[in-house]
Amino acid sequence: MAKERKVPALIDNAMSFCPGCGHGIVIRLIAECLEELDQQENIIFPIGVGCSSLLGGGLVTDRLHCPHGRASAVATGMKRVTPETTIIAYQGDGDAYSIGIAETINAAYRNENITMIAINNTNFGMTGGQMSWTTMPGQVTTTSPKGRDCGITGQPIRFPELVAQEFGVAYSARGTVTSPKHVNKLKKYIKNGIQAQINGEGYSVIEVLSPCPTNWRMSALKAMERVEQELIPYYPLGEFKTRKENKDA
Ligand SMILES: Cc1ncc(C[n+]2csc(CCOP(=O)(O)OP(=O)(O)O)c2C)c(N)n1
Ligand code: SF4
Ligand SMILES: [Mg+2]
Repeated sequence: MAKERKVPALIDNAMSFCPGCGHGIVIRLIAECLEELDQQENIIFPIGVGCSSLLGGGLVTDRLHCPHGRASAVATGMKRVTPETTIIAYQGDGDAYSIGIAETINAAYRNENITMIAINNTNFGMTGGQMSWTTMPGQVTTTSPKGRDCGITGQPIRFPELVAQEFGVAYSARGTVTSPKHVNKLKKYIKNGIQAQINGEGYSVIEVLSPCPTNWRMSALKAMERVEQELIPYYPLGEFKTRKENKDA
């Protein structure tokens, strides 16, 4: 019989995301990692504006709802004044990239000892599916009704690759939630990111390709298929900057 997966004590409530949304899976994984790293009593989440702000509906933990796009700047301040506390900025693609790219990139540039988890669902989910920096070329959204024209808007950003190549960050990866295999890998990435912070290694980022069936106007199953077939070829999964500890192992 398969081993039962214990619900982490940090999760005290049913979460309120739409059926088939990726946010809830990621939050569950974060809670599991925090418990396994004995950080469940030592964590604050600066959380972004968007569906990421619903994290508090499921997790019983300290958190601060930040102004739109500024969670990585708030995380920086929190970490600098309480360096022993684990700080995870939990943000959407619209929040972290479109609206907050300055704060997000500055935290990575300075190699702040924080972790950002960015939920990339290729749109502004909470407000009804507007185009964001990660919207795919040709994707129809409420603000790109003819499909995203990258000649006008620029190309979708690959943030984990960017900071891995350009800055001396500690850890950078992208995962997804579309299968048990991917969920287990994503958990490993999240754990690595938090461990890097605990060890004082510097900035860690984990981006998650996450379905938003409501705004993609798809069934939960079709939304998972879209991630696999359309998003992963543009946004490859894996680690772009590995931790020294793992490299030497
Ligand atoms: C300063 C400000 N501008 C705009 C908004 C409206 N707003 C709320 S959520 C959101 C989009 C968030 O999108 P994303 O970060 O991708 O999160 P998702 O809902 O997709 O998880 C916007 C623009 C706001 N709350 N505050
Ligand atoms: S709107 Fe999209 S991101 Fe928000 S809870 Fe629903 S499925 Fe998830
Ligand atoms: Mg989004």
